[in-house]
Amino acid sequence: MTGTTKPPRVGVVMGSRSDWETMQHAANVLTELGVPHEVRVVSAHRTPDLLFSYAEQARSRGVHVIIAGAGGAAHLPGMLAAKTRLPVFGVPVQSLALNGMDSLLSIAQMPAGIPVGTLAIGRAGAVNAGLLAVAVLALHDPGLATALDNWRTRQTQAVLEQPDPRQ
Ligand code: RP5
Repeated sequence: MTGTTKPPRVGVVMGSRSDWETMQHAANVLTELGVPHEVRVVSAHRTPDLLFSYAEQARSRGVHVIIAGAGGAAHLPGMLAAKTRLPVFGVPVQSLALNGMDSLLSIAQMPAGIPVGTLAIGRAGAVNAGLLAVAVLALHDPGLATALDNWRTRQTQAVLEQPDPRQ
């Protein structure tokens, strides 16, 4: 599935369909800012061969950034990072058993040499992973840089225009 018909520049992947509730927020940011992207379920544990082929082929297919969300024993972002030099941003999905602390630590505690940019647990992390992916692409895309600047300006304005939280 792609956000547009253009070749995807960002891959949004997750360990399970159950992660979509969280990861949709990353995809929504990319859609809002007009970034072509794809969305896939790729499980480190249930579909390890697919994980390897996805990571090995992503760069040659034109993907620039991978956003990977997983919960619990969240090995997906780290294993993707092990198999590609594309930047990988990891989103810890809030697990039922441990509230996402397991996901966060699984993703953040990478050994030196294989980096994963780890975001916050849950929706905030997914939104920010989308924004970080846009920021990376915007380094070489002036139109996208302007779109991101405008997005941030609108966010600031929205806060300033509604200073009273009761309204
Ligand atoms: C992880 O296990 C997934 O990323 C998901 O967050 C978690 C639970 O998966 P399901 O049992 O809901 O499919 O691999």
